[in-house]
Amino acid sequence: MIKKLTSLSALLLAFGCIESPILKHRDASQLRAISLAQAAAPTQTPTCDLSFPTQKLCASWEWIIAPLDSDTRGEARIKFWNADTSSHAGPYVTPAEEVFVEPWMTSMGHGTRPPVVVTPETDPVTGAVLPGQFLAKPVRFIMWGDWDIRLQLRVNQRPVSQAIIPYFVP
Ligand SMILES: [Cu+2]
Repeated sequence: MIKKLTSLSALLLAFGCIESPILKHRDASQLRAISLAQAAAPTQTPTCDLSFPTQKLCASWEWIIAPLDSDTRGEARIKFWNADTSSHAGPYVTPAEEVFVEPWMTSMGHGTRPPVVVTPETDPVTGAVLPGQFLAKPVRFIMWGDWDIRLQLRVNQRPVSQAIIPYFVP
């Protein structure tokens, strides 16, 4: 159930940006009403690429090396931020739970190998851990087709929350 919901929200996010309300409403007075409403709102609703409602966290997934075939060992950066008080631009916050990444081919019911290792990202100069930022690698998909990258928060190795990043390997 959680998986379906998060998958749906990920899809909505993926296509949501295409259906901008501003583009739909060509009427000038409506455009003006929208901009006035935006101006009046003291804080904008923070964007949430991937939602973890229970933890009140949002996350983003950004490829550093995107696998374009089943051989490439991909690499991605994951960032978490507070859903209520922060945004895509940070500040970022480290979840209390363990961050886990599992590529899953839902249509065939299998995962991949080797396992994805998630490590805290560190400042390249000082070596200090960057809060809320993680590197995931290797992200390798063993066959072409549609995959779901399961981004999970785990407690005692049990998933307590999950968001899905759909990914197609050509
Ligand atoms: Cu498969």
